[in-house]
Amino acid sequence: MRLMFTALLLAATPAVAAPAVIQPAAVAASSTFWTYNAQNLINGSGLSGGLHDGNYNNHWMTETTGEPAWLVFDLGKVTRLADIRIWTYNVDFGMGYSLVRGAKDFTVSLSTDGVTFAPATQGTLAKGTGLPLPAQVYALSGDARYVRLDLLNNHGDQWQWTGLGEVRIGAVPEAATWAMMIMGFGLVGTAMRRRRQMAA
Ligand SMILES: [Ca+2]
Repeated sequence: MRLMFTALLLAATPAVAAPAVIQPAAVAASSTFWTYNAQNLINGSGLSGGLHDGNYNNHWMTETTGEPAWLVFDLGKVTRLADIRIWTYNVDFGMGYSLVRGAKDFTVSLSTDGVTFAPATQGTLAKGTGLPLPAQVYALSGDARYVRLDLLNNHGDQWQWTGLGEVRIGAVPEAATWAMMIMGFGLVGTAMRRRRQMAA
């Protein structure tokens, strides 16, 4: 009987657990231009089969103030992070001139309470192409509820607009789920043993 439980546990435990994809519950932005609102970063707009389109209705963009651009994503609860997936600004109004509004250098910082943020990683986003575009993925680690993106510059737009297409967070699958399942198997085993003892 114990062997059977072991076999069940082995079958139920994935050998390599892929990160779970988290859609942020809310987002705040340093500024927003016209209909290019920050909701367009978390609502799946423009996403199909993991690729983001080039429709301006599906993007977020700052005002042209030139102020430092930032975004704070709220995951809804403290989550064990694996990565951040960023689909960059992908709107091409012709001649490729608007693609330079895509964010370029960025930093990521993390917080559990939304007040104190600690630096996590940094990177440089490649410019969009206007064609359906995959996410650019950067590894993260640690626990956080709030993920802050500071966008340091763009690809050289003369009006200083800075944009992105969509953002997701990869999370480490919750060990608690497996722990509960293991505990469940244990309880079944105990109950069966007790029943056997009573029958004997
Ligand atoms: Ca979008």
